Amino acid sequence: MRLFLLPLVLSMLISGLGNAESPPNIVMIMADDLGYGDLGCYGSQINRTPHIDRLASNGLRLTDFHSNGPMCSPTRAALLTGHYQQRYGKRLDKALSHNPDPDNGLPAEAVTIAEVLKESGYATGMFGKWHLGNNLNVWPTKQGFDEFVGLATGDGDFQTQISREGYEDWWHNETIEMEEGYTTDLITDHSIDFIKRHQSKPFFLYIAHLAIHFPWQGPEDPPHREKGKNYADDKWGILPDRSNIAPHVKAMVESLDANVGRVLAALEELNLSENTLVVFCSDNGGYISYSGGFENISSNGPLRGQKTELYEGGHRVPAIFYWPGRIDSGVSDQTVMTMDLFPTFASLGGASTDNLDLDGNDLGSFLFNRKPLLDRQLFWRADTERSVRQGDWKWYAEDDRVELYNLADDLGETTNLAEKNPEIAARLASAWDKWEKDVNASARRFE
Ligand SMILES: [Ca+2]
Repeated sequence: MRLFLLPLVLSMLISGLGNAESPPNIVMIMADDLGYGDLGCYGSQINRTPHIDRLASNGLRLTDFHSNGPMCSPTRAALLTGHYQQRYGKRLDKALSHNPDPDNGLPAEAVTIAEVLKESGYATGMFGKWHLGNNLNVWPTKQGFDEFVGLATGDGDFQTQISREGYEDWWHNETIEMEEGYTTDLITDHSIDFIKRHQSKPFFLYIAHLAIHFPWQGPEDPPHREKGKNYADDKWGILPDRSNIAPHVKAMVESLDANVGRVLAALEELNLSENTLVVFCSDNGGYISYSGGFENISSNGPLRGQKTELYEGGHRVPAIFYWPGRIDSGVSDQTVMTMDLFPTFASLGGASTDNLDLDGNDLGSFLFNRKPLLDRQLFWRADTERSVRQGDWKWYAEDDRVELYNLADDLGETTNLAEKNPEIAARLASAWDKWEKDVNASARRFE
């Protein structure tokens, strides 16, 4: 009997394999310091962003998406690990310094989404800004990326790719290899080349743009940094009018937009769009002003605060999910955080995350079936600032100052309701304390 069944079972297996959808490509585009109001589709009247607007109108645009931190390194750590970045040490509360100490980065032991997808058979490439450690032991190539081209530190000249400290900071894998060109264009050139070379197998492409971080240089602005000089006190670029940075930022945003358009066009030309999830988001909110007289930089729309702060302007950011045929177009106010991307990507890639104890939630049933996400508490810590979000409530504290806002009525965080709602404030404060004990316990091994 068994002998007769065997061919049937085999043929079922083979036909099952033939029918199985191959795992999708994943293109993760992260903009740097792009504010909630910097794109046309989020209300900008200054910047023209037709390509990203098209991504939004044909995809799912989120109005309540949050970066895990209000600065670069924290959010990048959460994106790559699916955990609260605080689990990897207090230093990840803020942007990492460029100190090349191997302890000054995302620990090599961290399991990244690139490692997980690579294990699942994906080609993995990262092009752009790392900012998770300036040491080869904690490098993208040691964290699951087959290929890396870009900068290791937090900012480089867009025309010369010289770091703030005056070093050459443009790497091909583990070697300095300087190139001519504008950073946003170069990142895209390498990304498109990667797509072309890996079109026949699933790929995970992490495009980590430096735009629109300072130095504030559009494609037509002159080079500033030269090798061998230190720019710690002159890191913003050549800016004839510090009181009005917006024209430079506009040029940077529009170049970013054109380069997102180039990636979309490449996917379309290669017939990959229908098997590719594209995610676009920012790593933190925009700067409105910066000490030293820099004004009129970005826009965070109606939000209070800016980059580095835990008011909404510091971490509520643009986010778009695009996958023609799989994700219906629309706008959603579901509350999502950067760390949710890891489990979402892993699940699409057929990878198990059971033993990783992730903090993020798989967004699949929300993205593909529009099932609302479960009620949950989300936490932020940025040095001395602390906050919790649950439903419409946002609790915020710094030192002894405690604030409570109802974001449904008061998106701009203008009216502190803590005294009127002491029980809600106390509940969220206690949740924050419990969360901090938990993440600090995880972090101990890395400190
Ligand atoms: Ca940033």
